[in-house]
Amino acid sequence: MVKMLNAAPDHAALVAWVNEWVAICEPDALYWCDGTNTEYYNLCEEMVQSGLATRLNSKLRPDCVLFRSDPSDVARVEARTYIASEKQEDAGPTNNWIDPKQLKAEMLALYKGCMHGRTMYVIPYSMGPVGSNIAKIGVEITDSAYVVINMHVMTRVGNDVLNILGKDGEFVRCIHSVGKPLENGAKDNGVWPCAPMDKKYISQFPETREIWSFGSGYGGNAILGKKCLALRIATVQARDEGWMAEHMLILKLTNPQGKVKYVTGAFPSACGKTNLAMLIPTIPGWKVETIGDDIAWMKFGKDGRLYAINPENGFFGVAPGTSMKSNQNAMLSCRKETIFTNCALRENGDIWWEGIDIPLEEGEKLIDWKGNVWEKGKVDADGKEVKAAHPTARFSARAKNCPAIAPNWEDPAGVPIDAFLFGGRRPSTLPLVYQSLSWEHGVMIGSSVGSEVTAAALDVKAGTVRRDPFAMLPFCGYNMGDYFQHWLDIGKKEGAVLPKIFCVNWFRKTADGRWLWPGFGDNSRVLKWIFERCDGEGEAVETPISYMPTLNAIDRAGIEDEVSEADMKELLAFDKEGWVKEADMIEEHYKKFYRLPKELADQLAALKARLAK
Ligand code: GTP
Ligand code: SPV
Ligand code: MN
Repeated sequence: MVKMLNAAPDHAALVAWVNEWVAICEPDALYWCDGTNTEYYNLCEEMVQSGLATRLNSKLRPDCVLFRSDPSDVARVEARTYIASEKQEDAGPTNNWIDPKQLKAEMLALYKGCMHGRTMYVIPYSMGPVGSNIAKIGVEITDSAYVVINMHVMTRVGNDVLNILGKDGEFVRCIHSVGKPLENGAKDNGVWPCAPMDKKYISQFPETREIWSFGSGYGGNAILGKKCLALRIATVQARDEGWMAEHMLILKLTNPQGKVKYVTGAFPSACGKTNLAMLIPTIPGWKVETIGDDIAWMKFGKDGRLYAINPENGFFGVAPGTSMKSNQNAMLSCRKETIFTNCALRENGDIWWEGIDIPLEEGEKLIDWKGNVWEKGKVDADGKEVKAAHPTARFSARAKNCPAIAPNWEDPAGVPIDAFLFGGRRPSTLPLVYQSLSWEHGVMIGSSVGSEVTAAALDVKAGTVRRDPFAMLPFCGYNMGDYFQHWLDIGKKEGAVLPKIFCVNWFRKTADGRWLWPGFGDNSRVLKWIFERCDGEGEAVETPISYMPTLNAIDRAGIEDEVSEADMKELLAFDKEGWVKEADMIEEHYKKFYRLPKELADQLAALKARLAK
């Protein structure tokens, strides 16, 4: 018999669903999460006591804990992520698909008895301000206390959500297990629990709006409100209900006269969303405030504009490279009440990572993310540099602790969006910024977002471009061709006052590998031009690819030495030869989509025709 640690809520369907999973997973105990600080601190303390977590120095990092995950469990696993729609063609060419009946049978066999020796936690949560008409409610069942505390930071957990649910409210059913039962009183002994790769599954069932996750305890694999619900399931709901769920940051941009615009940006994972959302402008009088750093949900308002909310409550940010210089607001957001994963630990009880820009003591020894002693310059048996922090080490920080958080970031009505940005890492061809000629042209730009990868990062040829349409390749819960169509349909909505669409590229390099653009705070110079363009100002020329800024349209005051006029010319050049190749690559990319909307084929043909003139 399962030990009931507290009382169940008064919601028959919810209780029945939880009881079904109790019978399958056979946990020792059942606990309903209330989202209180007490619950958070008790769970942290339990994990510190069991050796799974390390409490950081309370003066340097108050109320912070550090986790080291298993080396096999350090990132999202796209190869084990499934969209199990009833028909394979509805998952489309970019998603892994298994027949839902077969997948459920396979997974049920794994779930059977998987929580032996563990507590089952039930987490009622809201994505978005509790009660907002754009928000959605989910309930996650998990056997990981690490997941519970992360859900506390990343979503809104607890009794307020149960109050909104009432006795029969709708919720998205999310089940998660680390997949490591503890038999006969066994303990984790401080070792991160997870299952081997071939037993990991991150499954979405779009028709029934269910999420089944097994075998991983890490990030988007396990914190199910984020990519699984707020993107994969939400894209399906958004398609059916006429709204948008996007992998986008949201920022509030105020000019020196106090005029405000809201901008969202879709860049692939690790391509600069968190950095842009929190940037500190280097041009006088301009202000950037954060609404969200990863996900945007948008609905049309009565005025025909798209209103966006950030469905999240915190930031699951990439740690390496984050410093007071590169992203001061992120550094301050994770000064307290933060969960660190796979960062290095200093002797003084503080965290450390590559690029944090905090010097270590002479000869200082750290504990690296694998729990080994580490010293600057450490190499492995092959002479390769050993990193102290894992390259995708992350911090889970509360949005309310971000100094740049906009006062209205939780407005349940959302904020009206003026501009959409698309971008990725493109060392050549794509200029620093350009504006689409039309909505449909903008959809083509979004559909062909790409980012250059190195051989080290992925098993592809160095210098090739990985296409990541709308930065949604691993996050779209249905056929990508239909998703493109949804974007086109949004543009056809009667009375719609649509955002302007721009493409940005902070990652241009010279032939010898030097960054052409300083990026980070200086990206405010590009935001300024975008702001002006939204008001029908800002100088531009029409070229075969788009509207492009004239040489002096981007404010360079104060960085004339760093970015010479010649650099600026290169950054803003229309590279005809490069674009002819780019158009051919887009054509290749489009061949994958067996439901490619005709408008996009037409857009590509029009681009090619303009380039041929
Ligand atoms: P996810 O959380 O994975 O979705 O990533 P993200 O899109 O939020 O990316 P993030 O802001 O964490 O940045 C990832 C990496 O890009 C970091 O190493 C940054 O230092 C780097 N980066 C961000 N902005 C810039 C920029 O303007 N210029 C350059 N050169 N690098 C940047
Ligand atoms: C991403 O990969 O885009 C992330 C990290 O934001 S995770 O939540 O793990 O997906
Ligand atoms: Mn992301």
